[in-house]
Amino acid sequence: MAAVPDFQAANDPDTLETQEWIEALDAVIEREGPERAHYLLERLIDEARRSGAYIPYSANTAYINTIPPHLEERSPGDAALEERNRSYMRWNAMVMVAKANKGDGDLGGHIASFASVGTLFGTGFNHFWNAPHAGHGGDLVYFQGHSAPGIYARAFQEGRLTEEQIRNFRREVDGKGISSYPHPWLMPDFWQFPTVSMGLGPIQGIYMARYLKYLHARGLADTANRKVWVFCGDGEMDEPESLGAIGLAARERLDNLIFVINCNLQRLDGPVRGNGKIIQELEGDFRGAGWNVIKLIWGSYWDPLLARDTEGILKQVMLEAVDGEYQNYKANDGAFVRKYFFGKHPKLLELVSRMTDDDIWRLNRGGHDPHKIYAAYAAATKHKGEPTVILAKTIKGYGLGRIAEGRMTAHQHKKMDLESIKQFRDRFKIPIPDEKLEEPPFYLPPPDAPEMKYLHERRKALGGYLPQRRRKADVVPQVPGLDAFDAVLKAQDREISTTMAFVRILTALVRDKNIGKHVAPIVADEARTFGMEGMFRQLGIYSSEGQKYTPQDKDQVMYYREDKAGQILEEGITEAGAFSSWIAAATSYSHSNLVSVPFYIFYSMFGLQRIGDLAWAAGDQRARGFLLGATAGRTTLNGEGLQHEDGHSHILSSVIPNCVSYDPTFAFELAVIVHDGLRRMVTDQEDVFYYVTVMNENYTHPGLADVADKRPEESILKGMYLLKEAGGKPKLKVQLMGSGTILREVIAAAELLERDWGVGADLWSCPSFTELRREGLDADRWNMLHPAAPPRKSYVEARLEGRQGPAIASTDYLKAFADQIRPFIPSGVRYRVLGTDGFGRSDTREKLRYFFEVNRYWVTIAALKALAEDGAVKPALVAEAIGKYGIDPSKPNPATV
Ligand SMILES: Cc1ncc(C[n+]2csc(CCOP(=O)(O)OP(=O)(O)O)c2C)c(N)n1
Ligand SMILES: [Mg+2]
Repeated sequence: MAAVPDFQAANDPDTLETQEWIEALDAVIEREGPERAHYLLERLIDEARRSGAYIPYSANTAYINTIPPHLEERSPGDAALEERNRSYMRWNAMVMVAKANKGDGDLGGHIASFASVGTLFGTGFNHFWNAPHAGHGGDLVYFQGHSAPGIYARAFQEGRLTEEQIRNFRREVDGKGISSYPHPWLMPDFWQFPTVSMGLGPIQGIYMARYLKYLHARGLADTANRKVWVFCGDGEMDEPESLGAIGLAARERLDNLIFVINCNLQRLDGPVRGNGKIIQELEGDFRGAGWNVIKLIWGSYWDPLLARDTEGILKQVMLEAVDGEYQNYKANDGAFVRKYFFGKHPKLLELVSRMTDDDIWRLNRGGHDPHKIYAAYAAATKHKGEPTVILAKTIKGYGLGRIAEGRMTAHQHKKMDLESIKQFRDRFKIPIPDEKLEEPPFYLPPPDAPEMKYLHERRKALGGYLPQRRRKADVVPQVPGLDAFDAVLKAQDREISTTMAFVRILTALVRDKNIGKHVAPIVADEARTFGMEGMFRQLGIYSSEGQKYTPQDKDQVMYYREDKAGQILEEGITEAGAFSSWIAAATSYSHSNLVSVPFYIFYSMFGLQRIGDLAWAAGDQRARGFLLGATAGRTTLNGEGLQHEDGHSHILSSVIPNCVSYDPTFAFELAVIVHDGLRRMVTDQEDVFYYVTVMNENYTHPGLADVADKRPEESILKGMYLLKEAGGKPKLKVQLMGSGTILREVIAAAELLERDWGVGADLWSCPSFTELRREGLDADRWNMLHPAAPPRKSYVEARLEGRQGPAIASTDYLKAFADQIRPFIPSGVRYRVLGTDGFGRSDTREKLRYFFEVNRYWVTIAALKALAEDGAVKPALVAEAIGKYGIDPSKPNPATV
């Protein structure tokens, strides 16, 4: 019988009544079990709520393990062998980091984090994580990024990495070593998920689990037995992205998702919640969101003490001690724990009176107890209808002794002195003699040792080794010919926007019998903005629940249709979520051996700027798919103002090495670009992704056949094609360039130049200044390294060479965008760029283009000025033009106002 703890009595007006209720509850727990007790409590609360009573909800449970000892599923494994192997991996991981920081290396690395998470990993590897094999697509594990040395140590012991490789941890340039962190770009057969930028693993893991369900629901892949495991640090949970999508995981009932939070109570600088309890806080967050929460706080050595804690004093003290204290206990010793933890109550001192200080020190934490971990994992994998989070309490720097264990400085610890190495060796019983410890070697048991046999047997039983990454899908869908987009390749006499052209292209693709079902259209609550609402009805919006209501617009042709097998991923207002969804789709060739072709369309301003780090991670993990930055351009989305008008997304996309970006003006350019993207990403399985801007300005479009360029398709893809040549034989000429909607101003400028000033203009459409620059840089680099060979010409140089007059480029982006190709303009050719530097603002397109100095008049003036600088016309002519077009020379600089 439990007594009511004293602290509650103070607020209790009727302790006798309380006592009766508690006794009744005790009796139920004793006779019928905790599930029944839980049911009764839920019913009581439900009854009270139905009667209208205000019952504030507490999302917290006691500070003890969620799974009581009698309900723990026992591990079938050989605990002793597992422990030996774990110890070897701890040792090798430590040696790896220590070596990277010796001699000329000051390469960094982390020892303390794997030390805390090692047992949690080990249990997964030994018993739970399937590699892809017949009948199983493989589990997907997001490893805590900076615990990579521990994963390498396992792969080394498994014979998957050589000693030379791990000796060269963090030395990648010569191709001998291995990555600092999980980077699929650098280790494409090994790592699947880049996780080391804190917070990106959790949100990507959630959307990955959802995407697996989507593939299953749509009949594209059998993912029913696959799980997504996400390991993250407790400090990492402060990232908004870490918790930002947990509601979706619960709502979508992602029971294929398991979070394991390594609660070592510390982050880099100090405690995560020194004055509080991170485990309780996270329990509240996740329970509140609707997750199955498994707290894994105490190891088995605590069980007998907890069993004897009939008055609840131990549990109360456990709950009241803050994390700062728990950290401190583990940075000290058994005597300290006796004095400052058990010493909080005389009855607790009594409880441990027969235990030595060493016994007290041995009282372990849940995250270091393989039996308890096994039980938690077993429960998590069997849980249905909800995602599970395991809150595992661990020790940062576990086993590293006085120098790091539980120390504030544990995270930064990378060098080991001789004494610490000795202690570590003794603590984990590594068979290396004293004389070798000066330069500690890696350790491997002999190949026929029972530990080694066990290691391989366990992985064999689970279908192979992990992590492993698939580089290419076995089969790829057939990409239709360019003629599939005929409707947009020919001239458009009706005024349409490139966004509308995109929707037509997408519609043609989803209807295609081969590639259609592979297409995954993704939106973040902007489908109507982009004119895609027609697809709601046609393709259906994916919903794991189908549609439980009659949509308000059911009588409309294009009604809002949700469907269990829907194709559209309508993510709501979460760019990070939608982008994570896109990553899951864009990597499905790898994680599910199934090609998906995702098209995520968004306001270009809320794209790369908002989720730049995820886009970088997409590059790292070799995502393949299309990103459509819609309503693009600083002056094209008129009326929306400073926070909407994007003049720099093309600068942002240009920094991601495998992101190919285009700013097309005409529908046929877009069709050629998308088609070639499909060829590269689907047919050729090249690891690139596309960022393409589309606009909402309506205008007529010429057809592919109407342009002056001799090889227009090839030229479009390279980034620059000849749209039109100046007519007649003008004495003065200029080369006018542009992209996006501003190209149309450039075309108008060509007319002004001819009409008003007798200057002829060749017109160049430049759908990718970024690709032009990349090609130019490559040629330039080659030339520098081959000084004696005939120089390679950059594409820009080759196209402009021999043409007459200066070159002027104008775009709806920063001047830096068009300026990218300056080094490749042929020598002697003057190059002027116009662009939209500065903060946007709302007004009409016409006004904005004047304000930002990119319209037809400014292009004309810039051309005349360039001619004047070349000495071809007098400066007075430029002044005359400024006057003629009503331009105010004292107008403030838009870059600064
Ligand atoms: C976005 C981001 N910010 C900062 C860092 C630098 N960093 C690496 S590990 C770390 C502390 C991590 O603490 P925690 O998540 O608790 O993991 P632990 O090492 O304690 O297991 C920090 C700040 C990072 N990797 N990513
Ligand atoms: Mg931590």
